[in-house]
Amino acid sequence: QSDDEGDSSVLTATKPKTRRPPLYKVLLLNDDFTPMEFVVHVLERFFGLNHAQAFEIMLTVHKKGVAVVGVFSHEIAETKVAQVMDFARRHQHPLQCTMEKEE
Ligand code: NFA
Repeated sequence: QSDDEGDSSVLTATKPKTRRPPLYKVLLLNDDFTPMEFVVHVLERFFGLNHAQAFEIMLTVHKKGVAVVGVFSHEIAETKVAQVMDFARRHQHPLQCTMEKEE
């Protein structure tokens, strides 16, 4: 007879706990210079949004200053941020993309 409490007659079941890895929000920030069409293109290209969805999120960023464009694992979020930052830099636009842990 074996149980979790060692020398006891009571059998205690222990539930195996699994923790899901944290998710990360990818945020796009407004600025005064990046063209709206460029932002729409970024959202279509790197976040798989259709044109209408991309335009809507672009407008939200433009009006509110920031918006969540997607929620991903740490590695995928890091890749998205790097892709957007590199693409913006290569086109000489100041567009900023960041990530933050989801609560
Ligand atoms: N505010 C920018 C403009 O008026 C557009 C923009 C939207 C920039 C979303 C960055 C993010 N050209």
